[in-house]
Amino acid sequence: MKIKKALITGITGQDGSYLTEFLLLKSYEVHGIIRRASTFNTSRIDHLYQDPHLNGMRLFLHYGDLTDTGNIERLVNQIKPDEIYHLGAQSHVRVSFDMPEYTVNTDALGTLRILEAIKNSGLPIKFYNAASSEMFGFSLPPQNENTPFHPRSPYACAKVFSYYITRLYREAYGIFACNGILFNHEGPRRGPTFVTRKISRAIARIKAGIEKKIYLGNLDAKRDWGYAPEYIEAMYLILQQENPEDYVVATGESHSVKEFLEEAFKYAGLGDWQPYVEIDPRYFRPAEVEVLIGDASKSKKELGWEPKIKFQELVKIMIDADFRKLGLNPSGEGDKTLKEKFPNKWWKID
Ligand code: NAP
Ligand code: G4F
Repeated sequence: MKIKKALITGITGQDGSYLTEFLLLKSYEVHGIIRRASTFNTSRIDHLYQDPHLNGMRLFLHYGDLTDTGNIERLVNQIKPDEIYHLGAQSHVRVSFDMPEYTVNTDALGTLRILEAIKNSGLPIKFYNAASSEMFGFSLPPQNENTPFHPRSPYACAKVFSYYITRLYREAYGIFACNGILFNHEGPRRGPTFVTRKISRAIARIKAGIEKKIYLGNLDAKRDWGYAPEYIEAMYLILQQENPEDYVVATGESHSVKEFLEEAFKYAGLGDWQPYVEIDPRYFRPAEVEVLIGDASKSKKELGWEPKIKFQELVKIMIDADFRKLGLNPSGEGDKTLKEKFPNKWWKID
Protein backbone atom coordinates (compact mmCIF):
# COMPACT_ATOMS: atom_id res chain seq x y z
CA MET A 1 0.00 0.00 0.00
CA LYS A 2 1.25 3.48 -0.88
CA ILE A 3 2.32 5.52 2.14
CA LYS A 4 0.47 8.83 2.27
CA LYS A 5 2.55 11.98 2.54
CA ALA A 6 1.44 15.03 4.50
CA LEU A 7 3.08 18.45 4.53
CA ILE A 8 2.37 20.54 7.63
CA THR A 9 3.02 24.27 7.86
CA GLY A 10 3.22 25.40 11.49
CA ILE A 11 4.45 21.96 12.61
CA THR A 12 6.19 23.48 15.66
CA GLY A 13 2.95 25.07 16.93
CA GLN A 14 0.34 23.65 19.28
CA ASP A 15 -1.81 22.13 16.54
CA GLY A 16 1.09 21.13 14.31
CA SER A 17 2.63 19.04 17.06
CA TYR A 18 -0.59 17.14 17.81
CA LEU A 19 -1.33 16.64 14.13
CA THR A 20 2.15 15.21 13.55
CA GLU A 21 1.61 12.71 16.33
CA PHE A 22 -1.78 11.78 14.89
CA LEU A 23 -0.60 11.33 11.30
CA LEU A 24 2.52 9.37 12.25
CA LEU A 25 0.28 6.89 14.07
CA LYS A 26 -1.86 6.69 10.95
CA SER A 27 1.32 5.61 9.12
CA TYR A 28 1.76 8.84 7.14
CA GLU A 29 5.12 10.17 6.09
CA VAL A 30 5.09 13.63 7.64
CA HIS A 31 6.98 16.66 6.36
CA GLY A 32 7.01 19.87 8.34
CA ILE A 33 8.20 23.39 7.66
CA ILE A 34 10.22 24.95 10.46
CA ARG A 35 11.63 28.45 10.67
CA ARG A 36 15.27 29.16 11.23
CA ALA A 37 15.68 30.58 14.75
CA SER A 38 18.68 31.44 16.89
CA THR A 39 17.50 28.93 19.51
CA PHE A 40 15.80 25.53 19.17
CA ASN A 41 12.12 26.00 18.34
CA THR A 42 11.03 22.38 18.08
CA SER A 43 10.26 21.65 21.74
CA ARG A 44 6.66 20.60 20.99
CA ILE A 45 7.80 17.93 18.52
CA ASP A 46 11.07 16.84 20.12
CA HIS A 47 9.42 13.65 21.44
CA LEU A 48 8.65 12.75 17.81
CA TYR A 49 12.12 13.46 16.45
CA GLN A 50 13.66 10.70 14.36
CA ASP A 51 17.33 10.43 13.59
CA PRO A 52 17.66 11.27 9.87
CA HIS A 53 20.43 8.69 9.56
CA LEU A 54 18.13 5.80 10.43
CA ASN A 55 16.18 3.83 7.84
CA GLY A 56 12.42 3.91 7.83
CA MET A 57 12.05 7.34 9.37
CA ARG A 58 8.77 9.06 8.58
CA LEU A 59 9.21 12.57 9.99
CA PHE A 60 11.13 15.13 7.90
CA LEU A 61 11.71 18.78 8.78
CA HIS A 62 12.48 21.45 6.19
CA TYR A 63 13.53 25.05 6.68
CA GLY A 64 11.08 27.50 5.24
CA ASP A 65 8.88 30.50 5.72
CA LEU A 66 5.40 31.38 4.53
CA THR A 67 6.67 34.75 3.33
CA ASP A 68 9.13 33.12 0.91
CA THR A 69 7.37 32.22 -2.34
CA GLY A 70 10.28 30.38 -3.96
CA ASN A 71 10.83 28.28 -0.87
CA ILE A 72 7.16 27.23 -0.69
CA GLU A 73 7.04 26.37 -4.41
CA ARG A 74 10.22 24.32 -4.14
CA LEU A 75 9.06 22.39 -1.07
CA VAL A 76 5.68 21.51 -2.57
CA ASN A 77 7.32 20.30 -5.78
CA GLN A 78 10.06 18.41 -3.99
CA ILE A 79 7.88 16.69 -1.38
CA LYS A 80 4.83 16.09 -3.62
CA PRO A 81 2.49 15.63 -0.66
CA ASP A 82 -0.93 14.00 -0.89
CA GLU A 83 -2.27 16.39 1.74
CA ILE A 84 -1.20 19.80 2.98
CA TYR A 85 -2.32 20.95 6.42
CA HIS A 86 -1.71 24.67 6.42
CA LEU A 87 -1.50 25.66 10.10
CA GLY A 88 1.36 28.14 10.01
CA ALA A 89 0.41 31.69 10.99
CA GLN A 90 1.18 34.70 13.13
CA SER A 91 -1.66 33.47 15.30
CA HIS A 92 -1.78 36.07 18.09
CA VAL A 93 -4.67 38.50 17.70
CA ARG A 94 -3.25 41.23 19.98
CA VAL A 95 0.15 41.05 18.27
CA SER A 96 -1.53 41.46 14.88
CA PHE A 97 -2.39 45.05 15.86
CA ASP A 98 1.34 45.69 16.42
CA MET A 99 2.45 43.85 13.26
CA PRO A 100 -0.44 44.17 10.81
CA GLU A 101 1.61 44.02 7.63
CA TYR A 102 3.65 41.02 8.71
CA THR A 103 0.48 39.26 9.88
CA VAL A 104 -1.25 39.81 6.53
CA ASN A 105 1.86 38.77 4.62
CA THR A 106 2.14 35.52 6.58
CA ASP A 107 -1.50 34.62 7.17
CA ALA A 108 -3.21 35.91 4.03
CA LEU A 109 -0.50 35.88 1.35
CA GLY A 110 1.11 32.80 2.90
CA THR A 111 -2.09 30.88 2.13
CA LEU A 112 -2.15 32.23 -1.42
CA ARG A 113 1.48 31.18 -1.92
CA ILE A 114 0.67 27.59 -1.01
CA LEU A 115 -2.43 27.49 -3.18
CA GLU A 116 -0.46 28.87 -6.12
CA ALA A 117 2.23 26.23 -5.55
CA ILE A 118 -0.43 23.50 -5.55
CA LYS A 119 -2.06 24.89 -8.70
CA ASN A 120 1.25 25.26 -10.54
CA SER A 121 2.41 21.78 -9.52
CA GLY A 122 -0.54 20.15 -11.28
CA LEU A 123 -0.57 17.53 -8.49
CA PRO A 124 -3.84 16.30 -6.93
CA ILE A 125 -2.93 17.69 -3.50
CA LYS A 126 -5.67 18.05 -0.87
CA PHE A 127 -5.44 21.30 1.08
CA TYR A 128 -6.64 22.13 4.61
CA ASN A 129 -6.65 25.80 5.59
CA ALA A 130 -6.72 26.79 9.26
CA ALA A 131 -9.40 29.46 9.14
CA SER A 132 -10.67 30.86 12.42
CA SER A 133 -13.74 31.76 14.47
CA GLU A 134 -12.10 35.20 14.82
CA MET A 135 -13.47 35.87 11.32
CA PHE A 136 -16.98 36.13 12.81
CA GLY A 137 -15.90 38.99 15.08
CA PHE A 138 -18.98 41.07 15.79
CA SER A 139 -21.52 38.67 14.24
CA LEU A 140 -24.06 37.44 16.74
CA PRO A 141 -23.67 33.92 18.14
CA PRO A 142 -24.17 31.05 17.65
CA GLN A 143 -21.90 31.18 14.59
CA ASN A 144 -21.98 28.52 11.88
CA GLU A 145 -20.81 28.08 8.27
CA ASN A 146 -23.46 30.56 7.07
CA THR A 147 -22.80 33.36 9.57
CA PRO A 148 -21.43 36.55 7.96
CA PHE A 149 -17.90 37.59 8.80
CA HIS A 150 -17.17 40.83 10.64
CA PRO A 151 -13.44 40.72 11.43
CA ARG A 152 -12.12 42.82 14.31
CA SER A 153 -8.33 42.58 13.95
CA PRO A 154 -5.64 42.49 11.26
CA TYR A 155 -5.33 38.78 12.10
CA ALA A 156 -9.03 38.18 11.47
CA CYS A 157 -8.94 40.20 8.21
CA ALA A 158 -6.03 38.08 7.02
CA LYS A 159 -7.90 34.88 7.91
CA VAL A 160 -10.98 36.10 6.00
CA PHE A 161 -8.75 36.49 2.93
CA SER A 162 -7.28 33.03 3.49
CA TYR A 163 -10.81 31.60 3.78
CA TYR A 164 -12.03 33.15 0.53
CA ILE A 165 -8.88 32.42 -1.46
CA THR A 166 -9.17 28.77 -0.39
CA ARG A 167 -12.77 28.69 -1.60
CA LEU A 168 -11.81 30.44 -4.82
CA TYR A 169 -9.07 27.94 -5.70
CA ARG A 170 -11.58 25.15 -5.04
CA GLU A 171 -14.18 26.73 -7.33
CA ALA A 172 -11.87 28.10 -10.02
CA TYR A 173 -9.28 25.32 -10.31
CA GLY A 174 -11.05 22.29 -8.86
CA ILE A 175 -8.50 21.92 -6.04
CA PHE A 176 -9.64 19.82 -3.06
CA ALA A 177 -9.31 22.83 -0.76
CA CYS A 178 -11.18 23.12 2.55
CA ASN A 179 -11.49 25.55 5.42
CA GLY A 180 -11.68 24.38 9.01
CA ILE A 181 -13.32 27.24 10.94
CA LEU A 182 -12.04 26.21 14.33
CA PHE A 183 -13.07 27.93 17.52
CA ASN A 184 -10.50 28.39 20.31
CA HIS A 185 -8.85 25.14 21.27
CA GLU A 186 -6.41 24.87 24.08
CA GLY A 187 -4.33 22.45 26.08
CA PRO A 188 -0.98 22.04 27.82
CA ARG A 189 0.88 22.83 24.57
CA ARG A 190 -0.93 26.15 24.06
CA GLY A 191 1.43 29.12 23.68
CA PRO A 192 1.93 30.80 27.07
CA THR A 193 0.70 34.21 25.86
CA PHE A 194 -2.82 33.02 25.03
CA VAL A 195 -5.15 33.69 27.91
CA THR A 196 -6.01 30.15 29.07
CA ARG A 197 -2.39 29.00 29.20
CA LYS A 198 -1.27 32.32 30.63
CA ILE A 199 -3.65 31.68 33.52
CA SER A 200 -2.89 27.97 34.07
CA ARG A 201 0.85 28.61 33.91
CA ALA A 202 0.66 31.60 36.27
CA ILE A 203 -1.39 29.61 38.79
CA ALA A 204 1.26 26.90 38.90
CA ARG A 205 3.95 29.57 39.35
CA ILE A 206 1.96 31.22 42.14
CA LYS A 207 1.57 27.84 43.85
CA ALA A 208 5.31 27.25 43.51
CA GLY A 209 6.07 30.67 44.99
CA ILE A 210 7.70 31.97 41.79
CA GLU A 211 5.08 34.67 41.11
CA LYS A 212 2.50 36.56 43.13
CA LYS A 213 0.23 38.14 40.51
CA ILE A 214 -1.12 37.71 37.02
CA TYR A 215 -1.72 40.73 34.76
CA LEU A 216 -4.60 40.44 32.29
CA GLY A 217 -6.78 42.50 29.95
CA ASN A 218 -10.50 42.16 29.19
CA LEU A 219 -12.02 39.60 31.56
CA ASP A 220 -15.54 39.83 30.09
CA ALA A 221 -14.77 38.40 26.65
CA LYS A 222 -16.39 35.00 26.10
CA ARG A 223 -14.90 32.18 24.09
CA ASP A 224 -15.93 28.70 23.00
CA TRP A 225 -12.92 26.80 24.36
CA GLY A 226 -12.27 23.18 23.36
CA TYR A 227 -9.45 20.67 23.82
CA ALA A 228 -6.86 20.83 21.01
CA PRO A 229 -6.21 17.10 20.30
CA GLU A 230 -9.89 16.58 19.53
CA TYR A 231 -9.81 19.41 16.98
CA ILE A 232 -6.90 17.79 15.17
CA GLU A 233 -9.09 14.77 14.43
CA ALA A 234 -11.61 17.11 12.79
CA MET A 235 -8.88 18.54 10.50
CA TYR A 236 -8.01 15.04 9.34
CA LEU A 237 -11.66 14.07 8.80
CA ILE A 238 -12.28 17.20 6.70
CA LEU A 239 -9.67 16.05 4.16
CA GLN A 240 -11.02 12.48 4.09
CA GLN A 241 -14.51 13.49 2.86
CA GLU A 242 -15.68 12.79 -0.66
CA ASN A 243 -16.10 16.48 -1.47
CA PRO A 244 -14.13 19.52 -0.33
CA GLU A 245 -16.19 21.72 2.00
CA ASP A 246 -15.85 24.13 4.92
CA TYR A 247 -16.67 23.17 8.50
CA VAL A 248 -17.15 24.87 11.86
CA VAL A 249 -15.49 22.98 14.74
CA ALA A 250 -16.52 24.01 18.26
CA THR A 251 -18.00 22.81 21.56
CA GLY A 252 -21.15 24.98 21.47
CA GLU A 253 -20.41 26.31 24.99
CA SER A 254 -19.04 29.74 25.80
CA HIS A 255 -17.40 31.06 28.98
CA SER A 256 -15.82 34.35 29.97
CA VAL A 257 -12.18 34.86 30.91
CA LYS A 258 -13.52 35.60 34.40
CA GLU A 259 -15.20 32.19 34.53
CA PHE A 260 -11.92 30.59 33.45
CA LEU A 261 -10.19 32.38 36.34
CA GLU A 262 -12.87 31.28 38.84
CA GLU A 263 -12.73 27.65 37.77
CA ALA A 264 -8.92 27.51 37.57
CA PHE A 265 -8.15 29.18 40.91
CA LYS A 266 -10.78 27.03 42.66
CA TYR A 267 -9.43 23.80 41.16
CA ALA A 268 -5.84 24.74 42.08
CA GLY A 269 -6.92 25.21 45.70
CA LEU A 270 -6.09 28.93 45.75
CA GLY A 271 -9.68 30.08 46.39
CA ASP A 272 -10.81 33.47 45.06
CA TRP A 273 -8.93 34.73 42.01
CA GLN A 274 -9.37 38.45 42.78
CA PRO A 275 -6.35 38.90 45.10
CA TYR A 276 -4.05 37.47 42.44
CA VAL A 277 -5.27 39.32 39.33
CA GLU A 278 -4.46 42.87 38.18
CA ILE A 279 -5.78 44.53 35.04
CA ASP A 280 -3.09 45.85 32.71
CA PRO A 281 -4.51 47.97 29.85
CA ARG A 282 -1.60 46.83 27.66
CA TYR A 283 -3.56 43.66 27.09
CA PHE A 284 -6.72 45.42 25.86
CA ARG A 285 -7.26 45.31 22.11
CA PRO A 286 -8.17 48.30 19.91
CA ALA A 287 -11.21 46.26 18.85
CA GLU A 288 -12.44 43.21 20.73
CA VAL A 289 -14.44 40.12 19.84
CA GLU A 290 -16.90 39.89 22.72
CA VAL A 291 -18.65 36.53 22.29
CA LEU A 292 -17.91 33.42 20.28
CA ILE A 293 -20.16 30.35 20.41
CA GLY A 294 -19.83 27.79 17.66
CA ASP A 295 -22.60 25.77 16.11
CA ALA A 296 -20.79 22.65 14.87
CA SER A 297 -23.88 20.69 13.79
CA LYS A 298 -22.53 20.27 10.24
CA SER A 299 -19.33 18.69 11.59
CA LYS A 300 -21.36 16.38 13.80
CA LYS A 301 -23.65 15.32 10.94
CA GLU A 302 -21.12 14.98 8.14
CA LEU A 303 -17.82 14.23 9.88
CA GLY A 304 -19.29 12.37 12.86
CA TRP A 305 -17.19 14.72 14.99
CA GLU A 306 -18.24 15.67 18.51
CA PRO A 307 -16.08 17.00 21.36
CA LYS A 308 -15.80 14.99 24.58
CA ILE A 309 -13.96 17.57 26.65
CA LYS A 310 -15.88 20.60 27.86
CA PHE A 311 -14.90 23.73 29.76
CA GLN A 312 -14.41 22.48 33.34
CA GLU A 313 -12.49 19.41 32.22
CA LEU A 314 -10.28 21.52 29.98
CA VAL A 315 -9.38 23.81 32.87
CA LYS A 316 -8.42 20.81 35.02
CA ILE A 317 -6.33 19.21 32.27
CA MET A 318 -4.36 22.44 31.80
CA ILE A 319 -3.80 23.05 35.50
CA ASP A 320 -2.70 19.43 36.09
CA ALA A 321 -0.17 19.74 33.25
CA ASP A 322 1.28 23.05 34.43
CA PHE A 323 1.56 21.73 37.99
CA ARG A 324 3.44 18.69 36.73
CA LYS A 325 5.81 20.87 34.68
CA LEU A 326 6.89 22.63 37.88
CA GLY A 327 7.18 19.43 39.90
CA LEU A 328 4.01 20.17 41.89
CA ASN A 329 1.47 17.47 42.70
CA PRO A 330 -1.75 18.04 40.73
CA SER A 331 -5.09 16.88 42.18
CA GLY A 332 -5.29 14.70 39.07
CA GLU A 333 -8.96 15.09 38.10
CA GLY A 334 -7.92 16.34 34.65
CA ASP A 335 -5.61 13.37 34.11
CA LYS A 336 -8.34 11.00 35.30
CA THR A 337 -10.82 12.47 32.81
CA LEU A 338 -8.34 11.96 29.99
CA LYS A 339 -7.76 8.33 30.95
CA GLU A 340 -11.50 7.64 31.18
CA LYS A 341 -12.56 9.44 28.02
CA PHE A 342 -9.63 8.51 25.80
CA PRO A 343 -8.50 4.96 26.63
CA ASN A 344 -6.89 4.80 23.17
CA LYS A 345 -5.53 8.31 23.11
CA TRP A 346 -2.91 8.94 20.44
CA TRP A 347 -1.16 11.98 21.90
CA LYS A 348 1.50 12.20 24.54
CA ILE A 349 0.23 13.62 27.84
CA ASP A 350 2.35 16.66 28.69
P1 NAP B 1 0.67 28.47 17.09
O1 NAP B 1 0.88 27.56 18.23
O2 NAP B 1 0.87 29.91 17.24
O3 NAP B 1 1.60 27.93 15.90
C1 NAP B 1 1.81 28.71 14.75
C2 NAP B 1 2.82 28.00 13.87
O4 NAP B 1 3.04 28.80 12.69
C3 NAP B 1 4.20 27.81 14.52
O5 NAP B 1 4.73 26.58 14.10
C4 NAP B 1 5.00 28.95 13.95
O6 NAP B 1 6.39 28.73 13.93
C5 NAP B 1 4.44 28.97 12.53
N1 NAP B 1 4.71 30.21 11.82
C6 NAP B 1 4.46 31.48 12.24
N2 NAP B 1 4.86 32.37 11.31
C7 NAP B 1 5.38 31.65 10.29
C8 NAP B 1 5.98 32.00 9.06
N3 NAP B 1 6.13 33.27 8.67
N4 NAP B 1 6.41 31.01 8.27
C9 NAP B 1 6.29 29.71 8.63
N5 NAP B 1 5.73 29.32 9.79
C10 NAP B 1 5.28 30.28 10.61
O7 NAP B 1 -0.80 28.28 16.50
P2 NAP B 1 -1.86 27.08 16.73
O8 NAP B 1 -2.64 27.40 17.97
O9 NAP B 1 -1.18 25.78 16.61
O10 NAP B 1 -2.85 27.31 15.52
C11 NAP B 1 -2.63 26.67 14.28
C12 NAP B 1 -3.38 27.44 13.19
O11 NAP B 1 -4.76 27.46 13.48
C13 NAP B 1 -2.97 28.89 13.03
O12 NAP B 1 -3.09 29.22 11.66
C14 NAP B 1 -4.01 29.65 13.83
O13 NAP B 1 -4.15 30.96 13.32
C15 NAP B 1 -5.24 28.80 13.55
N6 NAP B 1 -6.28 28.78 14.58
C16 NAP B 1 -5.94 28.46 15.88
C17 NAP B 1 -6.93 28.37 16.83
C18 NAP B 1 -6.63 28.00 18.24
O14 NAP B 1 -7.50 28.21 19.11
N7 NAP B 1 -5.46 27.43 18.52
C19 NAP B 1 -8.28 28.60 16.46
C20 NAP B 1 -8.57 28.92 15.15
C21 NAP B 1 -7.56 28.99 14.20
P3 NAP B 1 7.32 29.06 15.22
O15 NAP B 1 7.13 27.89 16.17
O16 NAP B 1 8.66 29.15 14.64
O17 NAP B 1 6.81 30.35 15.80
O1 G4F C 1 -6.36 33.69 24.31
P1 G4F C 1 -6.55 34.79 23.37
O2 G4F C 1 -5.37 35.61 23.00
O3 G4F C 1 -7.24 34.17 22.07
P2 G4F C 1 -8.07 34.83 20.88
O4 G4F C 1 -7.81 36.27 20.73
O5 G4F C 1 -9.49 34.40 21.04
O6 G4F C 1 -7.43 34.11 19.61
C1 G4F C 1 -7.19 32.71 19.61
O7 G4F C 1 -8.33 32.03 19.14
C2 G4F C 1 -8.68 32.33 17.77
C3 G4F C 1 -9.95 31.55 17.45
O8 G4F C 1 -11.07 32.29 17.78
C4 G4F C 1 -7.53 31.93 16.89
F1 G4F C 1 -7.85 32.16 15.59
C5 G4F C 1 -6.29 32.72 17.27
O9 G4F C 1 -5.19 32.28 16.48
C6 G4F C 1 -5.97 32.44 18.73
O10 G4F C 1 -5.61 31.08 18.85
O11 G4F C 1 -7.66 35.81 23.94
C7 G4F C 1 -8.93 35.35 24.34
C8 G4F C 1 -9.66 36.48 25.04
C9 G4F C 1 -9.63 37.80 24.26
O12 G4F C 1 -10.90 38.38 24.29
C10 G4F C 1 -8.65 38.67 25.04
O13 G4F C 1 -8.92 40.07 24.98
O14 G4F C 1 -8.99 36.74 26.28
C11 G4F C 1 -8.86 38.15 26.45
N1 G4F C 1 -7.72 38.40 27.33
C12 G4F C 1 -7.81 39.02 28.54
N2 G4F C 1 -6.60 39.16 29.08
C13 G4F C 1 -6.43 38.16 27.11
C14 G4F C 1 -5.71 38.63 28.19
N3 G4F C 1 -5.83 37.55 26.04
C15 G4F C 1 -4.47 37.41 26.11
N4 G4F C 1 -3.84 36.78 25.09
N5 G4F C 1 -3.73 37.87 27.16
C16 G4F C 1 -4.29 38.50 28.23
O15 G4F C 1 -3.62 38.91 29.17
